[in-house]
Amino acid sequence: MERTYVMVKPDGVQRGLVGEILKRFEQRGYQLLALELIHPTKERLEEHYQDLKTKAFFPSLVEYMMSGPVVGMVFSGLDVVKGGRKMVGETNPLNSLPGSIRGDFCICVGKNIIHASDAVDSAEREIALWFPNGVKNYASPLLGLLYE
Ligand code: YYY
Ligand code: MG
Repeated sequence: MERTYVMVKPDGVQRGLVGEILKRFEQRGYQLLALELIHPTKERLEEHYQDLKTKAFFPSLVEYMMSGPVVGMVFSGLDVVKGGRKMVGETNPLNSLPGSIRGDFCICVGKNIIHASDAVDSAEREIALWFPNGVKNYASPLLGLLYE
């Protein structure tokens, strides 16, 4: 089953939105495989956002991401990468429809409360980066109710 990496950013954690975000992914039917609150290092964030290293906003992005703990999660499910991105909304909250997480809970691109992997290969890279001890799969009776 496809997997994705979701991270509640420091502002999302401090605003008490972890439960709301987890609830949305759970109720959609995606399966929670891992969850951890961590204080990310600069090195790990630079690795996570390696594709954005040359962008002007990169230093402020890393600074923001180090402003408090983050909550990382791994979800699995059919097309969970694309489905998760749809639930999250667009990078700029202004372009995120109401009903999406960013469209419902934030205003500013530099404080957009949540990360979700944008492709299957980046998801696997991010899962390996944030959960270096590995993530176990487990059987759930719900799967029979969610999939044909
Ligand atoms: O995947 P997503 O988070 O939607 O956007 P990315 O293009 O990967 O950028 C990562 C992160 O960088 C974004 O969530 C906010 C920040 N950022 C920014 O502060 N200003 C921009 N113009 C673009 C992105
Ligand atoms: Mg991204």
